[in-house]
Formats: sequence, structure tokens, C-alpha cells
Amino acid sequence: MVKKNRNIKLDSNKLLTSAVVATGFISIVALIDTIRLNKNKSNNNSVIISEDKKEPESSKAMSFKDFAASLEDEIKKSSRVFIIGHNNPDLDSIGSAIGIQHLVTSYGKKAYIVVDDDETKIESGTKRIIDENRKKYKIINKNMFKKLMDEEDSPLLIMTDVNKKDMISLGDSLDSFKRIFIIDHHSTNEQTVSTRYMYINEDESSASEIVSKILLTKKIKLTPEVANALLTGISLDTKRFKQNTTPATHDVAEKLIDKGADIEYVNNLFLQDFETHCRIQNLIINGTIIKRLSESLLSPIQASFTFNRNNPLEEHVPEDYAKAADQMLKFAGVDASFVLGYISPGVIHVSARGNKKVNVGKIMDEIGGGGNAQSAGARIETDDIQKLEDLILEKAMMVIGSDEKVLEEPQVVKVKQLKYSNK
Ligand SMILES: [Mn+2]
Repeated sequence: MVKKNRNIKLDSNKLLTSAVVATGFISIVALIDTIRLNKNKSNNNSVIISEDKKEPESSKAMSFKDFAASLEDEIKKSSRVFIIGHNNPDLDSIGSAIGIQHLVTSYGKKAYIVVDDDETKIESGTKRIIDENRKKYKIINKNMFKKLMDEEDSPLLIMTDVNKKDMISLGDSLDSFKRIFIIDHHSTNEQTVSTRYMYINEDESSASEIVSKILLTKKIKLTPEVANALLTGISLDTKRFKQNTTPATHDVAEKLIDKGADIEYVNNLFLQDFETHCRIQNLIINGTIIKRLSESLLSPIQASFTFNRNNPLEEHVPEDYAKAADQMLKFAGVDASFVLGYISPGVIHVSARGNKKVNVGKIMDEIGGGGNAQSAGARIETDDIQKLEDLILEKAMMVIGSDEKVLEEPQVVKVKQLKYSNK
């Protein structure tokens, strides 16, 4: 899911600075879209078990069945189980956590889901699930978690939709767990929590699909609510069954519907609220320019560059930029979209999307971000958004120019301002 982006200081004198600050930000682009940045396919399709604490990747495989069996054994040995998804939870993170909560409680054990994020910043569908189910699924914050941990001798931790230390908010408490299970579909790196019990399979659509399979294999009776939560997670990470799906994904979805998942409920969670829609449209309309990056007459390459030019310092949540970039790519003639904006004073978030003609991952790499060919992002420290846009344009032309002749001066098309009158 996530590549840790290097956090670059944009020096006004030296734009191409390579001052890579080691303490990076995490690309929220990836979190929001749950796009697997720099996806390195694992070389096996099943469980990764690591005995070597330093190199979780160098691992050997174990069958899904054995993993599920170990999970069951360890849950049964525990009195309390804590479940945690990634920071800035999305529907897959919370959906899979709810599925695991259901698994644990069906063995007669207590399970708590830890969510310690600023609730005002949680994406609306996820927030709705949390609000509606806080009591039912024992969703607790970090303070409550610490209290419960103090009473516990040998707690069990289950991480879902995440495998990295820097993406969960347990801090030092992580060291208190002697037993940690990881259920995930994202690549691993040096931040990956070391444990014997990892099921990390990048070929799975979502953590919710994996959890559904565990529940179905164990023949755990599902409630319609749990089936809903799981189907929602799968829907998010497959972009509503448009990507990352296998026949097994559809099979699981069918079974969840059979257990009472309601498609209408799931669809409703994906509806955008009006306010968010207006913020995104405002961002697009107030500052998109479309620039031609290559001269080719038959198939010119064009990119849209968006930031709020009327109010460049305006701050948004990162998902606004990601959604705006998604939208801009849908217009005819746009082969790549770059949306820039502040997320806090002096910190700009960039969301980049490309079609098959433009590898935006390479372009974001050039400015210190990361991502895959079609979806990428960056976090840059700068107070000069215009300069950053110029830099992205320059890098975009450079990346494209590697096999195309580029225009000396990009063609600039300003999106017309809509004017309303009271007449
Ligand atoms: Mn996921």
C-alpha cells in the first residue's frame, strides 16, 4: 500500500536539491486510494513466516490453512485481543478489523479495535462505520487501549491491512506484545513488524478478502453487518470490482452477499458528501491548466496541473487532492494529472495520475516522491507552490522526452472561469 516518501525540502535557490530528509512522510495518496505503491510482488502466494527479526522478507511459506489454524489457537489461548489497522483508516482497514473482531468474539474472547486518529480527518464512509459501531465492535482509542493493556498479562495483537510499524499508532506498546499476527496485502520493508505469524499476500485484493476467507474457512456464522463491513473493504480496494480482482474475490463477494451483505448499504458508503464535492470542484475550477508536453500531432501528450490559483495557500485534506487528480484524468485529451496543495503550512501534497502514455511514478520519483506508473504522490516542504509546479512540469517533460520530442514552450490552456450573474 505504501511507499515511504522521502520528504524533500524545496530550496528556492536550488530546485533540484537532493536534500532528502530521512524522516519521511507516508504517502497518504496510497492510503486513500489503497494503491500499492512500488508493488513488489512477493514470490509466493501464501503465508510468510519470518524467524529472522531483521529480514522479514526472507521468509518461508506456510499454507493459508496453517496460518488460520495458528490464528485460531492463539486467539483461544488469549483473554483479550487487540486489533489495529493502519493510521488514517479506510474502509478496508476498518472492514477487515471488524471481521477479525467477529472471529475473536465468536471464540468467546474479548476483542478491541484500536483507532487513534483525529476523527475529523477520517474519510466519511469509514467514519460512518466507526460511529455506528463503536460500542458493538469495541472500537477504542489509544488511552483506553493503554488502560486495558495494563490489566493484561499476555495480550494478542492482530494487525490488519498494515504490516509496518510507522503506520500504526501503538508506539512503544508494540514491544509489549509477545504474539503478533499480521494479515495484509501490501509489500514489506524494513519497517515491517517482525513476528512469526504473517500472512502477507500481495495477490489478494484486500485485507477484507483475506479475513473473509478466514471466517468462511472456519465456518464462522456471519451477521449481515459483518458481511457488509467486509464487502465494503473489498469494494474499496478493488475500486468497486474494477481492479485487483481474482475469481476468488468474486466468489468471496458472492458468499458475503449470501450471508446478508446489502449492496445498497455498501454503495451508500461510497457516496460523496456535497461539501467534499464542492471543495474538489472548487480546486479544479480555480486553477487547472492543461499543458501539452509533446509535439506529436497524431497523439500529443497533455497533462493537467491543478492547484487553487486564486488562493494558493488554501489547505485541504490529502484525499481531496487524490480525488481531484482522479477526476482530472477522466477528461478527453488529458494523459496525466498533477494536483498540488498545502496540507499544513509549508507542506505540499502532490497527487499524480497517469494513463498508459505517462509514467507518473517516474515523475514523482524525480521530485522525491514515489508510486506506480499510474498513481503516485509526494510530500514536499516548500512555501512556493508555483515553483513546485514548474519543477513537476520540467520533470514530466524530461520523463516523456526520453522517447518523444518535446515542445520548447508547453502549450497552456487555462480552464475558463465560470461566471454567474444574478440576472
Ligand atoms: Mn487494503
